[in-house]
Amino acid sequence: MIKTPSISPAFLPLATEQGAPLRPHAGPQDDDGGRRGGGDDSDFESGTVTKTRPKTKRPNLYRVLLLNDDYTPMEFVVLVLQDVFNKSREDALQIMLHVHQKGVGECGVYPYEVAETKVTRVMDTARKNQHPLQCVMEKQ
Ligand code: TYC
Repeated sequence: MIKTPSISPAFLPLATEQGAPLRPHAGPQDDDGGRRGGGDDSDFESGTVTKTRPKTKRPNLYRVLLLNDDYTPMEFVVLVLQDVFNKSREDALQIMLHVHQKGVGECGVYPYEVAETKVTRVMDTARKNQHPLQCVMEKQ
């Protein structure tokens, strides 16, 4: 009969209790952007075999949208698109016309804080210039 050695809980890494992947030498500097796949990793120093979970760490992306209204001048919208969203004059015109015709249009996709800052900039400049232009963000 093969006797399986029992492991004292004192030797079990705390990380496993929270369900975190057990990666012996993966310190805080381990930043592979979630590209590391699953499978067995051998730790030759301690002789333990650990399993890594594919840790997909995608940034939370948000789509920033402009909404149409009947009063904001077209030129103002074009300038906002150039200034806040770094669009070329041609792209800005195209996006503005799309919003004008369809009611809503995408200005760009950004991580949360960037999207929030852009929405705030649009809303602030619209309010200062007394235009009812609306800008919103939605999770992609
Ligand atoms: N519809 C506006 C007009 O006719 C122009 C406009 C375009 C307003 C896009 C808002 O997000 C907007 N003056």
